[in-house]
Amino acid sequence: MSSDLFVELTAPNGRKYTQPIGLFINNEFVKSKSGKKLTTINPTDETDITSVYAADADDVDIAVEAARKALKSPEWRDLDTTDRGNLMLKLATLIEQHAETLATIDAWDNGKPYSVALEVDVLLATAGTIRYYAGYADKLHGQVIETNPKKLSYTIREPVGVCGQIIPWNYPLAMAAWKLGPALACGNTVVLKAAEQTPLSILYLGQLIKEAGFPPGVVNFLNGYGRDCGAPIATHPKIDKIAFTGSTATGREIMKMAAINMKNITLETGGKSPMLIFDDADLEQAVKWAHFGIMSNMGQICSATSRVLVHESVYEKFIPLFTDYLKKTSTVGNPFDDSTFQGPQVTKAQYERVLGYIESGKSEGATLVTGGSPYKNANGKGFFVEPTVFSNVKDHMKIYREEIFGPFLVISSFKTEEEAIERANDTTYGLGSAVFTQDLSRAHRVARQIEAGMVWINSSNDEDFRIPFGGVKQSGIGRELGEAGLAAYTNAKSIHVNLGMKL
Ligand code: TXE
Repeated sequence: MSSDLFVELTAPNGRKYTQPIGLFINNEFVKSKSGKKLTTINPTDETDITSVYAADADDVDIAVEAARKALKSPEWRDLDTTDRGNLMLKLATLIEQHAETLATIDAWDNGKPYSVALEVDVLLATAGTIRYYAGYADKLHGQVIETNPKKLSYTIREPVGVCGQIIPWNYPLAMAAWKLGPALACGNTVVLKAAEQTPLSILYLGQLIKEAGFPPGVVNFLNGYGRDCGAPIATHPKIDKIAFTGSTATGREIMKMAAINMKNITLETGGKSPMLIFDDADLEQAVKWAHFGIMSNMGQICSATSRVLVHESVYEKFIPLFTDYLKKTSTVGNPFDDSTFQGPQVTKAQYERVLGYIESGKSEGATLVTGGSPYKNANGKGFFVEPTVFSNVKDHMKIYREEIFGPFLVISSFKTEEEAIERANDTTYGLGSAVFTQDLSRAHRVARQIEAGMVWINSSNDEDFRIPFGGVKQSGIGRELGEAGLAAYTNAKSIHVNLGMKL
């Protein structure tokens, strides 16, 4: 083990482990060609955790070459599909075995509460997703299509090829698993770029990929900045598909770059997801789900319940109920404390962005109900924001229209169902949405009319790896998770067999 490529670290919870810091290419950790590194920061106390090698276009070329070679290698291309699934099951088991270390890394590097990192990110969303898609590896099949007796026609489902995958920092491991799961089940190879803010758990996962027995080059992990490493992936002529999760602005740029060789493309971008609470709703439940939907993960969720529209007859009641629940539940603090619900925002940039929206809400005349300041802990360090609620928010205000990505709820009232639907849809986004009502007909009627990829009825954000996830409008293209998540990772090849037609 070269000491240049691994460092011994002790996390804030006392866990000691070996952290790879290279690029993971061909099942080995290597330095970047330029030797450049990027430093990752603990958002809880603003100290440097460590530095990892940062890739640029030269390293992308090497990783793509490795992935192309692996795509054609008999060890991967000709692998029996049940054995392919078994490799993925082995990976899921290894993730479970290393769950505490992986959760420690993400609580440290990202700032999310350790218990959430362990139960939600690592066990449910990462191991669970890989295990789910492992089951598909030997259940993918084409069709025989009847035309006439002199012709046999059938389709086979081929892997798309080398997949470039670019992920964000809010759920580092889960975002990787959502993309690796379907790609590997369908027999593709992958060059995945971690977010520059949170590279560490992805590199650790690289070790588990190798240990599970994936042939070299099937999965490659790069660290690096968007411009230096993400853009060369998006433009690379030997990458066949690009899957991206991140901001709408970057997603738009990626679309343009991917046009260079007409890559197959899936995007999961921003949101401003509404929750409509009708007069007959179970208000206590609506409060709890709205809180779960917006305050979990420090509000850094693309489908966060970021706009709550409440019927005017229960509006005045909802606000104190929500605020009281928030004060009891949203304990801000160190991610490694068991009592912490909310850790720091991931970076100074995100922290300042949220504070900027707080100022905007105040200056545009919304009513600050609670929060509205940086959260100060004992040592005065860390990117903590008070959980914040604004009411009396008008539709033209920035805090109502733009994605904030923080523990920040905006509340507004409505009079009629028609108005609620119209205002819910008055956005360029269309990712999540929620409806709270006891009226079954209204619930389904409204669900059909909301322009969003996902509608939760009487809950919010309880996504599941078996159910498609994704958006409409400027929230993205295509779906991840569920059977639908496989669609973007195979191409149907049609085979026409002439059984006797003569010209
Ligand atoms: O996102 P970016 P940022 C939203 C959220 C957040 C805002 C900004 O509102 O406040 O975006 O976050 C890579 N070519 N979401 O700046 O830039 C980058 O290195 C290729 C929503 O972190 O989209 C990282 O790996 N790649 C969201 C990834 O794109 C590029 C999750 C995301 O970064 C690139 C995160 C380029 N030119 C933020 N520029 C969600 N949908 O869940 C950047 N990248």
